[in-house]
Amino acid sequence: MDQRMARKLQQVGEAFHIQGPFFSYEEVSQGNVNRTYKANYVRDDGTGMAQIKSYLVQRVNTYAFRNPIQLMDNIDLVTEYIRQKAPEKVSLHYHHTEEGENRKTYLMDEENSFWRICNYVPSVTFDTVDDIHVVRNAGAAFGEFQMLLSDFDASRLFYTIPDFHNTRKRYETLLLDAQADPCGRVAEVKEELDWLISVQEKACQLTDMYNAGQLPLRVTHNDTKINNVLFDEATHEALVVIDLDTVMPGLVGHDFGDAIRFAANFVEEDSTNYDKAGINLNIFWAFAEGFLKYTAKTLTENEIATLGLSCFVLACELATRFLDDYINGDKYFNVKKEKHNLIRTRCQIALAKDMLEKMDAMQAIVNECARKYRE
Ligand code: GN1
Ligand code: MG
Repeated sequence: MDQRMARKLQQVGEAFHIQGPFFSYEEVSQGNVNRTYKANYVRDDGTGMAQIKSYLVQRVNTYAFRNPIQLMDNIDLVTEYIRQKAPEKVSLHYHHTEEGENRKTYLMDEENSFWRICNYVPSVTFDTVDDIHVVRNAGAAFGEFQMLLSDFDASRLFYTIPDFHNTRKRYETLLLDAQADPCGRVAEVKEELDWLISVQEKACQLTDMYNAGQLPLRVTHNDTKINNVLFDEATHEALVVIDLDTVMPGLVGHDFGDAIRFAANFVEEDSTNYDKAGINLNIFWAFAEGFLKYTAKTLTENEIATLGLSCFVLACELATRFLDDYINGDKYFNVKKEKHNLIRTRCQIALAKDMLEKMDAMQAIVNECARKYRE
């Protein structure tokens, strides 16, 4: 245990009035943007017995999230809304440093680091899954999340990252940065850049349809990786959806497509086994089944007709983001190995290529699930 980090987490805990002595922490390897720690405390349970209580402490990446205070306001609004609407469900709850008028769900420390604390939910998460039951539950969890927020007034939400899923803008940024070539890395990535440009029109189809008024705006999660769902350790039932940093107005395809490109890939997001990358239709079907069970009745024809396409769109969009970050010198995503962002780019491209071949099958599965749950 790094003592400096332990002291830091202890100080953060004090600011949030967490009771009982802090005794240890573990870094949780969750997410590519924020840093997450599980901080462990021991306290008297009221009857003289020692009880261990853990919290999730996060340092928000303020390079990615330029308006962390508004981001916390969003999260507070959404978590409290869900808690009131579905009190029986396991929920996230963010602690406060101050109550009343100055209610604050964050701490900005002397080094300008931005901290927050929420309840720790004993659970398991999955980075890869081949258990159909788990995948279906994950689909249902994200579908239900969207339904729980279907009557939430989206105008109350701040755009934490403007144009987050604006694929056209993502391409524009990539092309500008490739022109500037600040780290001299563009020559090395010519093949990836050329391929992404060759599919640009298809990849931007959701953005274009939205701009043409053909797809409605909803409140979406916008980061629906399967490891953002907590599951019960024993039953593998989905407990709660986490990582609400990007809850914003968005398109249903953003949530569906992002989930599929992550969960239904044969390999992990940063695998160098590019030949093996591709879409597992069994996983696809299970996720679609769970997701559409909750959403099918409210989706429009256009939304349903573009769910297959949305997976390709999200894979390409993320490939442009990884490649852009590589070109810029790895400033946005946490990198843990040499050329990490380039590896991620290549893996998303390999996946997107396979999706092109399986697009009709994917859409047929979506149509079948939609038919079933619309009756
Ligand atoms: C980031 O931090 P994490 O892992 O939840 C990113 C997502 C990407 C994902 C790729 C705010 O999510 O958009 O799909 O990495 N989140 C943000 O792994 O940029
Ligand atoms: Mg995230």
